Order: sequence, then C-alpha cells, then structure tokens
Amino acid sequence: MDPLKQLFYEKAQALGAEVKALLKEKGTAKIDEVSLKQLYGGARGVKMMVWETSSLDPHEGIRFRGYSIPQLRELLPKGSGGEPLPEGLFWLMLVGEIPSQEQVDWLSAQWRARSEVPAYTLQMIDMLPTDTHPMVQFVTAIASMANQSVFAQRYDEGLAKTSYWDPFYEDAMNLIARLPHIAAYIYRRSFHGGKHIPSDASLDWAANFAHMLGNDDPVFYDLMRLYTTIHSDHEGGNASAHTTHVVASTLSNPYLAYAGGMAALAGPLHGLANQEVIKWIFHMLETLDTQTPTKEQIAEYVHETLAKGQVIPGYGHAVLRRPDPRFLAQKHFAETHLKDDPLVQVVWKVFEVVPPILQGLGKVANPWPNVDAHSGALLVHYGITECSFYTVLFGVSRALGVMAAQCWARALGLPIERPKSVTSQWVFEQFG
Ligand code: HAX
Repeated sequence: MDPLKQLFYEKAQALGAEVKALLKEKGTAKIDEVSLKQLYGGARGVKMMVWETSSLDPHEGIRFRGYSIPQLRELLPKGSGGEPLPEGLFWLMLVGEIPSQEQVDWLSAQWRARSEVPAYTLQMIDMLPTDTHPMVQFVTAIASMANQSVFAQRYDEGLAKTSYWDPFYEDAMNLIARLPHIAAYIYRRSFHGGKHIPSDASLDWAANFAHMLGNDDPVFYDLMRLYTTIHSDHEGGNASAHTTHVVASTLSNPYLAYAGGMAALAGPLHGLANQEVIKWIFHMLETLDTQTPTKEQIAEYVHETLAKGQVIPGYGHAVLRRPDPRFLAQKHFAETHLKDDPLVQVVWKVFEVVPPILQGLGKVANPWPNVDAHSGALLVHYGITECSFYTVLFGVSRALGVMAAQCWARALGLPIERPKSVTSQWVFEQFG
C-alpha cells in the first residue's frame, strides 16, 4: 500500500471506531433545529453533513484542517517562488498532517505517473464544436472517464462495504492527476488552434498545469500554485461539493460524482461567477469608455446593474460575513507582483465602492467580495484572457478537497444521502 493510502487507512480506522462508539452512546442527541425560513431559503446554516477536510467560519473564513490560508502559506512545503504546493494541501486535507517536502515530492511523482488521459476522452473533446463552453467540455470529459473507474470495476466484481474507500482513493488520485491535462487540452483547442503543449515531467502539479496552458513565467507558476490551493475546498455545503457528495453517496463512481459537482460549479451564482466578474468589469470599462474609471463612475455603473435586477458578480456569500480570505490572498499576491496593473487597480476600486452600496440595500447578508472577485484580473495579466475558461481552473482545484472528503465519506461508511422534503400544503397544515 502506498504511504499516503496507508496513513489514510490508519486515520480512517481510528476515527471510524470513535464515531461508531459515539453514535451508539449519543446517537439521538440533537445538534440543530430547522426554521421555516431555512426550509424555503436553501437550507442556509442547517447542519446535516459530515465533511472532514475543511470548515467555514462566517467571520474568519475557511480553515483547512484548522489552518487558515495565511498559515498554509507559511507552513506547507513551497514551490520555487514561495507559494504553497497544492500537493501539500491535498495531503493535509486527506490525513490531517502537514507533509514534509519529501512526502510532497512523492505525491507530485504519483500524480505525474497517473496523469495519462485516455485517448478516447481527448478524441471525444475534439468531436465537440470548438465554441462549446469550456465547462461543458470539462464535465463531458470527466464523465467520459467513468468507464476507467477502479471503484466501479471492483464494485462490479463484488466489493465489501468496508473496502469502498480503497478503490475510491485510487480513482481520486487518478482524477486529480489527469484534470490539469484535460483542462489544458480544452484551453489549447478552444483558444489556441489545437496547438497543445507537452507536459514537463520536471514540474510540480500546478506549475506543469501553468506550463501546459502556455505561460512559463515562474510568477505564473506560483499564481497557479496559490490559485489551486485556495480554490480547493470550502467545506461541504457549497453546491459543487454537496452535489459531488450526494452523487457519490449513491456509490455512483467518482468520475460521475465529480462531473455532477462540476455541473453545479458551472452556475453563475457559484463557480461561473469568476467569468461573470471579468465580463462585468470589461463591460463597465467599455460603457464608461475608460480604463481608469473614477469611484463615482463605478458607483453609477453598480447602481445601473442593480436597477436592472441583476446581482454584482463576485460579491456576497451564503456563509461568509467578511471579505473572503481567498480574495485577500489574491490581493496580497497582486500587491506583491502586479500592483501597477490597471485591471487589478479597477478590481481594488470596485472593492472600495461596492460594499457600502450593497450594504445600503438593506437585504444583502454579506456585502463583501468573494473568491471570484479577484481571480480574473490576475489571469488576464498572465495572458489567460478567455474568461469562459476561468471556471475550469476552479474545477481543477476543487477536486483536491472534494475528492479527499469523499475518500472520508466512503471510509466512514456514510450512507446514501436522503433528507426529508415536505410540501407547501404540509407547511400550511402545520403553521398556516
Ligand atoms: N448583488 C446584488 N444583490 C445581491 C448580491 C449581490 N452580489 N448578493 C446577494 N444579493 C441579494 C440576493 O439576490 C437576495 O435578493 P432577493 O431577496 O431580492 O432575492 C438578497 O440579497 C439576500 O441574499 P443573501 O442572503 O445575501 O445571499 P444568498 O445566500 O441568497 O446568495 C450568493 C449568496 C453568493 C448566491 C449571492 O450573494 C450572489 O448572487 N452573489 C453574486 C454571485 C456570486 O458572486 N457568486 C459566487 C459566490 C461564491 C462562490 O460560490 N464561488 O464559487
């Protein structure tokens, strides 16, 4: 058994035994109540799922196994430019321990060894019209690999429930290893005439992804390391994670589960917001006919957007009640590497203008920027100008957390997810 799998197995056995004992003793203890507002309001705040890899505090932001993003930037093994290696975060999320450089190097090599995408998947991508939205190509490509699922094959042969976690881990590792290659393939065929760039075996997972996209600037390598670290997980309730969790709970194979999650990420209220932000900014600059709008001009444009009944993309959050630490991490990166970039400066000005306006509406629970408010400007600076691709980048990263969490779901033997629904008639009978 490989060293990461062995460590995961030991940790999972130990926690599994503790959970079993707790459920036996206190299984009927109440942890939450549900209000009518939550019933009709997207189940905000309802505690109904176990997710081991990260936890989101409304005021502090995301913590991965208890570590904040600034702590991860300090403690995880780093790439050449000083940003954390996403390999280290995956290790941390899976087994709860900060890995050594040697362990991270082992994981980079593992993913390299597992990275070959089936030829038929690439051919299938090539069958789609080149103007197919990159997220549609991404979802289709992921689903197409389902017939290579080790989990599905072993299940078919007759797999004991206590062993579900094992082939799930194999699929998770293979999927994560392949995603940058699939994403780069989609990018190069959609926007660079199908001129693909071979992988570089000397590079870590994120740097190789940057390389295959077509930019070998070491600072861009570092941006991709940071980007894929901070987008990796946001506890279990967000739509892409939750969808993956529900689909995987049916024992549908990990590729299909992740394709389902990516379909959820493709919505504009979720991951597609990174595309929408940059489109909104470019439209604003075009409408105002300037690259350096004043705060007053931005405010006027924000009011126009709201008057049309639209949301300001990149602002607001279902859980967070402060500026997203993932936004701040990207801002910090920009301050270090590209503070004079005009588009970055527009993003910062929007950050000054939007929150008080949203606050003034009196209904927006969180007027602050989320992760998607900053990423586009960074990507444009490094030549990734095609904003319809941005959610694919997010999707490559999100696999790290979601797949690690699903390894835990199988190891803990979590059952098929099946909450209770009620009709409005029932509601009125009870409360009308
Ligand atoms: N602009 C304008 N209005 C907003 C708003 C925004 N950015 N954010 C919330 N509101 C409005 C809601 O539309 C809602 O209005 P109605 O009562 O008229 O329907 C009201 O404020 C209350 O909503 P909320 O409780 O503050 O927010 P929700 O939990 O319902 O929704 C969203 C959270 C993220 C979906 C929401 O803030 C939004 O639509 N933001 C813009 C899109 C966006 O940036 N999405 C990405 C979020 C992060 C993420 O998942 N990334 O992948």
